[in-house]
Amino acid sequence: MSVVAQADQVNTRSSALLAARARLNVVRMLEATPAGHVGGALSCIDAVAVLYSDFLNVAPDRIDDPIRDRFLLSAGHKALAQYAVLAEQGFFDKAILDTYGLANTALGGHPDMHKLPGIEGNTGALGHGLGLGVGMALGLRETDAHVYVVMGDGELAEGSNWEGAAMAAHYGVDNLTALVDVNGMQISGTTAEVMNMEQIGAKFEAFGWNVTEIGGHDHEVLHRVLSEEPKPGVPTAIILRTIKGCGISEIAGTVGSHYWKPNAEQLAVARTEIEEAIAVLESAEEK
Ligand SMILES: Cc1ncc(C[n+]2csc(CCOP(=O)(O)OP(=O)(O)O)c2C)c(N)n1
Ligand SMILES: [Mg+2]
Repeated sequence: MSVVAQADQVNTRSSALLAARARLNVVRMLEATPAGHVGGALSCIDAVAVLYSDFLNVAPDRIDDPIRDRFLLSAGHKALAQYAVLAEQGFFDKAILDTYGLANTALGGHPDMHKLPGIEGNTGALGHGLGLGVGMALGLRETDAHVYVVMGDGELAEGSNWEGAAMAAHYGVDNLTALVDVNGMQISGTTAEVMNMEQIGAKFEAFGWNVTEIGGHDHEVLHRVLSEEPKPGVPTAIILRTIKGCGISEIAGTVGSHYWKPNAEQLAVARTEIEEAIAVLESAEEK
């Protein structure tokens, strides 16, 4: 396992701006229905933004291309992150964000591939995305397509993950990358209290994966690690050390961010905070 401490000089402004705008989309969805799995969405949203911005070989006009890369949100309750990024990348009309949580919406609490373009699997029952991803990667192994699976650290308590981990290594599936969002918390407490799965990197390594551990909000490091060629015949795991609720000060680092029900004032404060972050990034982008 390698721990990346320092990033190369890469231009990561665009993905940082995408992530910031996606965070604002999360607030916009909460303005439609002020309740959702916000904390876990905001801990993985930087990685999701980097993937869609610079790595996933998929686009709104090619969502059915058989050789597209696949993105699976195994921890499906983090759906706000994927909705927010897909909207920003043009997979669906942003006006749909305003239907979040309403009757018959395409944006429910968990992603639905039959309702929303760009969703590759119906997830939300934890522990299934990795097995699904292994199967997809096996099917695509003679092509250039790569499969990315975003998982949660609490999710790792499901035994099915480890069947997937074993199978990926056994079959030498190297077109598969699992990104584990390790925010140290799950639904009802810290992962240390509820079900301690540490050392997570060492566990994947013991299953035969190539593991790198990084800060999950650092766009430069995310770019660098995702740019690395996979080891031939070995699946890749990227352990993301993250902060639950990152980007909204009031809830950052709290267990309560898991399912946040903000009032109008809290939402307004969050909107202002994120708009300020976007303004800073936009002015840096202009220079
Ligand atoms: C099979 C299954 N069991 C329980 C749940 C309920 N549940 C929803 S989110 C969650 C916690 C997941 O924790 P983690 O993977 O760390 O994600 P985070 O909360 O950090 O986003 C649980 C237990 C579920 N969705 N699926
Ligand atoms: Mg977690």
